[in-house]
Amino acid sequence: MTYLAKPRLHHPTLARNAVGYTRRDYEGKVSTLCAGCGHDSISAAIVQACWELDIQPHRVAKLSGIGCSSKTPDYFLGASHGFNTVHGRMPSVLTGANLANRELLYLGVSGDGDSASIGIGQFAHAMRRGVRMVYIVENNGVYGLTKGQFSATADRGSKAKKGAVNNDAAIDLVGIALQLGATYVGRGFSGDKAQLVPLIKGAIAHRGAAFLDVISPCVAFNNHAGSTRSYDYVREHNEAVSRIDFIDLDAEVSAAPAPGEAVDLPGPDGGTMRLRKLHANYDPTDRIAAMNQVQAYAARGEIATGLLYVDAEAGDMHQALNTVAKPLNALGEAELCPGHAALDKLNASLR
Ligand SMILES: Cc1ncc(C[n+]2csc(CCOP(=O)(O)OP(=O)(O)O)c2C)c(N)n1
Ligand code: SF4
Ligand SMILES: [Mg+2]
Repeated sequence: MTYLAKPRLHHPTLARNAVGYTRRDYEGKVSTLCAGCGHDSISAAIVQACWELDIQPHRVAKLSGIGCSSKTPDYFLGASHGFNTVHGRMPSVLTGANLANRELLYLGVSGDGDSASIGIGQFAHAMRRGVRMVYIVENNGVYGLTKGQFSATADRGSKAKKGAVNNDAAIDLVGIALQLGATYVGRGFSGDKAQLVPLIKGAIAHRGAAFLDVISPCVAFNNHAGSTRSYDYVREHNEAVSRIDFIDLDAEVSAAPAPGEAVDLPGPDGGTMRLRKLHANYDPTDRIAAMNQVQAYAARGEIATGLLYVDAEAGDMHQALNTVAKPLNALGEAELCPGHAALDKLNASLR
């Protein structure tokens, strides 16, 4: 058996959100991952974020590749659209779906093997094209599903469970996303839900390519001394640089931050997100500075987390391509076949 169905009955007193759903309505099947796997905490954070944002489950398309991480969409948003692609191919399938119908919320879930090894080209192009999506990499530094080989994000010098040392330099997906033009880039930790849920909510609200690298310990193969992706290591080296609050600005007047301490960003449904800086010298709206500072933290052995960069004015691939707003399956004959005169004009423009 690869999954267990959850009982459908809900307790009548469960709280409902503005669109009438309980949190249970955003869950999926019972997880078959190892007890304590960080990926399950990320699923719980996705459920919480979608419930709090009053998202209609049928407006979400969740796509993934192959791996323990890529199995997780089965364990949340059971009433949403889903597509489990080939290993490393989630970004291109998601790009195609997004081009065909921009009205859905696209959630891409991947692993560090899925996105930094076999799928690194796909990851890079989704970022540089500005595909509007929430791209979550559940980063455990190993190929969990195939029994714990080092992945391309494993730090040089880190140790495998049986003592082998990784000699290769690590790929930092945050650094690549920043360099390639992602317009919302964050890093979270599966063990810090208070930080992760707002990061996901902000990514959902963002109008361009949003990338989240979420460190997610693999308890079966990469949670020992010598690993830099274990719960203990990440807790000891986590350096949060910013915090997102979802606020009602009118109610917030008395607690308004001092100039330079916070950045207000448009939130979903006309609300406002306030990004508070936890480090005075970290500016999450400056891409070049963010690239330098994230590297500087890494060089000191610290892991910078929080919203690392955001461009609140970002656009997406549809804006760049000037595509038709209607989903392709809703276009009528007149729009798809505009007639001879239009064809002649087009041909003439190509001569
Ligand atoms: C084309 C192809 N190559 C290799 C594999 C074998 N394979 C399955 S999952 C996986 C790596 C998964 O690692 P990651 O994406 O980090 O996910 P995790 O299990 O760690 O969450 C590999 C190499 C495959 N399924 N398909
Ligand atoms: S093998 Fe690792 S990544 Fe896979 S379910 Fe178990 S703990 Fe999670
Ligand atoms: Mg992995």
